[in-house]
Amino acid sequence: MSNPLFDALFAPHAGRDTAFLHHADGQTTTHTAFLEEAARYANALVSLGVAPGDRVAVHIQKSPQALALYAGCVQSGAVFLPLNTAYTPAELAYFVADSEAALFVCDPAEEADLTSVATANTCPLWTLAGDGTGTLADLVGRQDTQFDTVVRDADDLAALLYTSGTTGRSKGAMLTHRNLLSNAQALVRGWHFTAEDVLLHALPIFHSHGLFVASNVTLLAGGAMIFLPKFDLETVLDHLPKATAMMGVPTFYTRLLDDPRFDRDLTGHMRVFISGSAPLLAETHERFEARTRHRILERYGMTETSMNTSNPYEGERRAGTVGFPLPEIEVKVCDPDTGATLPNGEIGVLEVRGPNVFKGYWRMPEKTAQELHADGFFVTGDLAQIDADGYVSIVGRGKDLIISGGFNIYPKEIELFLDALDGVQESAVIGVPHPDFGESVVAVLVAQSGATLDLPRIEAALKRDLAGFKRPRRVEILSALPRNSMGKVQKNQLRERYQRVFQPVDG
Ligand code: MLC
Ligand code: AMP
Repeated sequence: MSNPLFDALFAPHAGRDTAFLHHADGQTTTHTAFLEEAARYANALVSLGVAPGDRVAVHIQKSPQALALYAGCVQSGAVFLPLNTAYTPAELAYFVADSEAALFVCDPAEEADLTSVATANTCPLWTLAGDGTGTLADLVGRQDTQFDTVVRDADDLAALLYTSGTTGRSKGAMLTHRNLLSNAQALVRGWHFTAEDVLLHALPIFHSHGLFVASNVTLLAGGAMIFLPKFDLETVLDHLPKATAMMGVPTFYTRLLDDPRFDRDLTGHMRVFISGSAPLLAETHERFEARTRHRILERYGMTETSMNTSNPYEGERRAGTVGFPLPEIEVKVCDPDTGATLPNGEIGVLEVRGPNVFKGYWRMPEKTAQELHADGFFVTGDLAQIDADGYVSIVGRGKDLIISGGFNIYPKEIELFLDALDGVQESAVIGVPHPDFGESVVAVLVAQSGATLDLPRIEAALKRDLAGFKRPRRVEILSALPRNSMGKVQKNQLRERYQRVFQPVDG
């Protein structure tokens, strides 16, 4: 009788009066207080009729209460479904409907805009703000601090995380207790996390990185987090002296390096800096080491798999590589056409197998069968190479994907949106280098014959319906898209043409 994730991550901290969360304002939440809050959330969920296996969709600001809601879902057997705070009502409608959520929690400021989404799906809407207030918070405040943890099997779902798809329709990745726990265990061991660690946490908690890597690892190790609402350079610089470890996307590290205060004195006491979610340029790696004497530890993962590979904690952290497979995880590089395993040194599609690999896409058996093979290998869609020493490098993407500041953007989704607008004949959306976000989005439009494109109207439509991070930062108009003899749009040519649009002008 157990609940694998709750028993390992949360239950051991009951009664510990040690600090778990340090807040930006200097306040602290102890482990005991956090567990009591989690139990209150679990009681509140049950009182609202949320049953084990039900999906709880949350679209709320990062806060200690948001993390307690996650813990309460795990404890009560519900499936936590976090959603990017940037999503618009039009985007959210799809997730609530597709997941058949039993409860929808949003920020009070959005309640009016989201009521119709909730009503259309006969899903109760409750609110929780970043400052811990809201209708759900009021209900939680009246609950007991004890809760009988609901028994779950290792194969039961703990979370559903939506990831966009190359066809434009988002897929819900079903993550089980086993998936999340095995990964946290591998990372705690691999990265030497202990109860002495204080992790500087400036990531959002609606994605795998901030929730499952950063928070689960700290919880399993029994350490503490400096739990910041978002990445703000001044706040991060202020709190760094009290941290032992930091996790971030490459944009965090390039922003820190752009500030001269980020130097060896400020970072000398740190145990480790970890990077992932997007490629860390070898140049950033080298600048970081030259400035701080720390070598960033780069790892590689995905929503569907959590973390797959990592550079070693001890041993050479090789720039431009994502290191070795984590324990119990197998990786192979395969021919994209035949699926045959390729010898070391050759480039192909990376496939992954292990206890970390998700259970499949929510109610999409065909998509699941295409990407998750019967032998357990998941086709990542990333192009990789394994060198003679076993280091894995991600050398490109077999999937049409843009990663901007660590957020994934699928061009197809934006192209479908643009193509449906008045006067647009067709569109192509590409990612090009960006000094802050790594990559950013350019949309190329072709007008219908005789039509004149109204760019301000197009931009207003994008702003209304698409999350801000997905919005093209540049819209170009061409008379035709470049195509090959088969009629396929030559995105490479477009990338080449626009590759410097976000680069600072020299001299
Ligand atoms: C914000 N904006 C972005 C953006 N983030 N635009 C492009 N790309 C991004 N990543 C836009 C907003 O829409 C807004 O635009 C403007 O920037 C200001 O918003 P902000 O919220 O103040 O931005 P900022 O604080 O600068 O955010 C940048 C960031 C943030 C890098 C700190 O994006 C971030 O925390 N990224 C982390 C992503 C992450 O956790 N990824 C993990 C995925 S899991 P406008 O036009 O409205 O002004 C995964 C698996 C794995 O991939 O391996 O880990
Ligand atoms: P997501 O779907 O948001 O989980 O994003 C996963 C994708 O991010 C992977 O398929 C990779 O393309 C990319 N990614 C994650 N970590 C790294 C890394 N260290 N280097 C290069 N790409 C990465």
